[in-house]
Amino acid sequence: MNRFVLHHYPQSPFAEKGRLLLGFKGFEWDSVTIPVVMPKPDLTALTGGYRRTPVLQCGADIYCDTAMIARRLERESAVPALFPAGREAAAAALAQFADQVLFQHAVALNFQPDSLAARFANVPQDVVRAFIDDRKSLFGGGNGNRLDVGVALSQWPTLLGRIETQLGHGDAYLLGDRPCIADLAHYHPLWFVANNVHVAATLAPYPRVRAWMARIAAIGHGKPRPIESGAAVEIARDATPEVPAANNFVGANGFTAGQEISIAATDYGVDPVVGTLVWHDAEEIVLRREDPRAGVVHVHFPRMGFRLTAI
Ligand SMILES: N[C@@H](CCC(=O)N[C@@H](CS)C(=O)NCC(=O)O)C(=O)O
Repeated sequence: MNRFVLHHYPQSPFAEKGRLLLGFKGFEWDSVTIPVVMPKPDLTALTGGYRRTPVLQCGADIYCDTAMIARRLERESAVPALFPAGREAAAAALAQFADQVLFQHAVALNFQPDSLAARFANVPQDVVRAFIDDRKSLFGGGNGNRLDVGVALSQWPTLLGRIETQLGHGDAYLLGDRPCIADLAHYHPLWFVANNVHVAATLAPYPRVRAWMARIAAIGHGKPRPIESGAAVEIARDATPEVPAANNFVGANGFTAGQEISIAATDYGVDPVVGTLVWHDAEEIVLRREDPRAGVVHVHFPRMGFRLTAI
C-alpha cells in the first residue's frame, strides 16, 4: 500500500487535527509542508483547486477536509475507533459542532488585532499583509462568516464551561473513557487559542479542560517523515486510484456516477473542483480528474458542507 501523505503547515489548527488523527491510528506517514497562502501549485495539482489545509494523499487518492480524512483513516484501521460503535452519530455530530462553532470562536479570538500582532511578532510586514489579504479572499463567495469577537468572547464561557462541567464526572474524554473524533475536533481550536500568548489566558479558568488537552496532546502525531511537495505529485502520477467497491447509493438530488460535476465547499475556500463523479455514498463523494502533472487522480470529499453542481 502507498504511504499516507499529509499536506499541511505547522500553525494550522485543522492540520493539527490531521496530525493527531494519524497519531491516533499510530501511523508512519509522509509530511509535505504547503504554503500558508495561495498559490499552492503542487497541492492544487493534486486536488484540482481545493486549497484548504490539510489534505491527505494515499497514492493517486486525494482526501479533502479532515471529516473525510478521519473516515479514510478509520477505514484503514478500525481500532482505536474514531467513531465508536453505538456512538457514531454522537461522535460525528459533536465533531461537526466543534469544527464549525468552537473553531469560529477560536478564530475570532486569534484574529483580534493584538492576537495577530502576537502571532506575527517576528514576521515581515509584507508577509503579514499577504496573509490578511489571502484570508479575506478565502471567505469570498461562501456562506461562512467571521464571528464578531465581542460575541465570541461573550459565548466563550458557555462553550468552555459546558466541557469543564462534563469532564467533572469521571470520564477522561468527551464520550467516555476513550478518545474519539469528538475529542480531536474539540482539541484543535483550543490548541489554536493555547498557542497565542494574547488569548491563552482564556483557558485558565478551566483546569479539567486543560488536563484533557494534555491527554489529547499526548496522543502525538505518529511517525512523520518530511518529503517535498513535488515528490508527492510524482507519487500520485506513478499510482493508480483505488477502485471503490460498487454500491447502489441513490442520492436525493439525482446525481449519478459518470456525470460531469463540480464540487465546492459551501462556507469558505469555495474554489470548485471539476471532474467525473465516480462514486458516492451517504458520507463521501469521489471525483475522477486528470491533471497534466499528477495524472489520473480520485479526489474524495465529505458530503456534508459541499455543494455539487452539474456541468
Ligand atoms: N472543514 C475543513 C476546514 C479546514 C480549514 O479551515 N483549514 C484552514 C486552516 S486551519 C484553511 O484552510 N485556511 C486557509 C489555507 O490554509 O489556505 C477541514 O475539516 O479540513
